[in-house]
Amino acid sequence: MNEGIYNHLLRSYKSNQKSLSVLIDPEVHSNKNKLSQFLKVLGSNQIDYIFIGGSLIKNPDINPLIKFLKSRTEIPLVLFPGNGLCLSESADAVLFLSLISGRNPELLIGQHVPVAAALKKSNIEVIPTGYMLIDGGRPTSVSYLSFTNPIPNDKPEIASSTAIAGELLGMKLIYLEAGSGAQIPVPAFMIQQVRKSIDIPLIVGGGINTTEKAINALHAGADMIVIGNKLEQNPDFIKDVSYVLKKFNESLDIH
Ligand code: 1GP
Repeated sequence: MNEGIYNHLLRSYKSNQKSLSVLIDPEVHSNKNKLSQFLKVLGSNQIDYIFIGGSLIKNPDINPLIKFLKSRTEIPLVLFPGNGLCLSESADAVLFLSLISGRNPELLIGQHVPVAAALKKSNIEVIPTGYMLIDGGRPTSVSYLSFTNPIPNDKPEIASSTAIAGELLGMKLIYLEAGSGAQIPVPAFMIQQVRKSIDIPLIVGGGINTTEKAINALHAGADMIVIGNKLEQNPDFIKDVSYVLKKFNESLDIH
């Protein structure tokens, strides 16, 4: 993708084209044969990006995984690091996450400093991303491990003010995260309010495990949805959700 991932995302956002990303957790997808099968299923559907990340990383060297993925798929690979240690220059881009819903300095700037010089020197595309945890109905790995409280999911004005602050600080993406396996995905009214408050692409993830939830998030204004858990249980779900995206992008009424 010559124009770069962010420019592509920006263009898609401006032309109201939605994107779909699949989250691969290196710990869950550690079996190469299963991963190959999974990639085959992904390959026969319209997937825009593969995000790679997870909360618990037993092996911080993700280079072999990235190389393996590169050898088997053309889908752009975007690092979604649970911590600063998990970086690989072989990926296409990295979401340089700042956890702006929280007040933990380590995740706002601390973990960024040790990797900054290496990232700047590398060829990897770095995309500054305002990452916002939204209460998904139960404590999640991210809120526990990050020592931060999520934004209450009935407080859209806090979410939109946080997103605006992120945009004004120079972040290029806002990511609303209900947490992997969330019982309640980010509510539509919150997505709507954030969407109309900012002029940068909006990613929504966490607990999107039915096509209805995917449609709700897209209708509310998500420019990209990210799906992890559900595909670990049922890889074929990708067919349904990628069909939903296709219909959205063809501007067909799918109700
Ligand atoms: C990515 O954490 C999400 O933002 C993924 O959530 O695993 O619930 O799809 P799920």
